[in-house]
Amino acid sequence: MDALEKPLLRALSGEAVWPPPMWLMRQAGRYLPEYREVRAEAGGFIKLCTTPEMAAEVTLQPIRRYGMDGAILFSDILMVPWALGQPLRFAEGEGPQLEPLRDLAAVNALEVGAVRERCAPIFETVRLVRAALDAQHPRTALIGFAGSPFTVACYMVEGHGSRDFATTRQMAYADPALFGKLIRTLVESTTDYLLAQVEAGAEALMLFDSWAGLLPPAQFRRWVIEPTATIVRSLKRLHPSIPIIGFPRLAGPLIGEYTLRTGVNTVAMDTSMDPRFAATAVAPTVGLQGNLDPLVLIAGGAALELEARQILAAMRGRPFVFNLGHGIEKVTPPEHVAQLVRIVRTGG
Ligand code: 1CP
Repeated sequence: MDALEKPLLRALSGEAVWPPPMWLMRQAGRYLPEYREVRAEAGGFIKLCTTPEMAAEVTLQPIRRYGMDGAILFSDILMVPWALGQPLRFAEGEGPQLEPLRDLAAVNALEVGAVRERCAPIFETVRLVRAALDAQHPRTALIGFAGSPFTVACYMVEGHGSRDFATTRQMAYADPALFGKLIRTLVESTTDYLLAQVEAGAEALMLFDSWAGLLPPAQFRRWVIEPTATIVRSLKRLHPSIPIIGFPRLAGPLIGEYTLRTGVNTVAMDTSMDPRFAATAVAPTVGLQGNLDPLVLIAGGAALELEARQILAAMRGRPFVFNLGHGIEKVTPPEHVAQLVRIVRTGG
């Protein structure tokens, strides 16, 4: 199928496709028994991300099961720090653990030039998935992704997940030169990492800024909007038509300014965002994506139907991609995802 006929790419490029295309954040993962099988066979999570045949297989699992309109590359936002040489491990049940980065020597030690080579298996996964989609699922578009510099810096500085990433935010105030250097390193490596994904066959890109909403407005402009705008500008210079989705989670009323100033084509709404507010905050040609609560997908039944239909009603007539407001939870019953697909396919 011609790229311009894929429903997801049409919607991301500003067309009001109806029923809207859909995919789900973390659609590959531990709620699927077929994922758990491959995950066990791989041993470690990094091993899974860097073994192209396995990563391609888990990327395709939700496409086979549900016929989603988007396949998101199976990898993680922390593969960029890993490729920069920061020690990383995914301990079972603990989440990611990095060696905390706290000073200039540590920032200077990051190996920007090594990213392309170390991530070569990830780009090979992109090639394998794209070939499989072209052959077997020609309506499904391949989404590449990376974390945005601020969110990735949160994990690099803190060393692990956190509710408030206080160490990182303090560093940004106390030593903006140091934090700025880290952010610039991430802008450069993330741009390069995303360009390589496009060259390997990614048809759209998403930038995850999960912790953007922790920042007050001035800091949000400096560490979220500006670095994201720089990345988008560089990508568009080389690939003017690649659709880019931004996810400034919990940005609230700053969503309009974020969208306008970064130049993303589509903005992903988190669970707290009122879709009707978002529709007034961004231009009518900007796509919106989201934002079903992952918890109502666990509940299923009438509650799921009601919430999904409310989002569809609010988004009818504008460019829209149905998705969750955050990643799918691992206790989600797979049949509830099937129920959601049936609802969205009727267009509400
Ligand atoms: O053992 C396992 O199976 C590990 C669980 C897991 C999975 C399935 C992790 C560890 N990452 C992933 C895959 C992943 N992560 C994808 C794949 C594609 C898909 O969506 O199906 C994507 C897009 C991500 C993105 C990601 N990783 C984000 C941004 C989105 C979000 O959820 O806010 C973040 C913050 C991460 C970091 C990360 N990686 C893994 C975990 C458990 C976390 C969160 C850590 C924390 O804050 O505590």
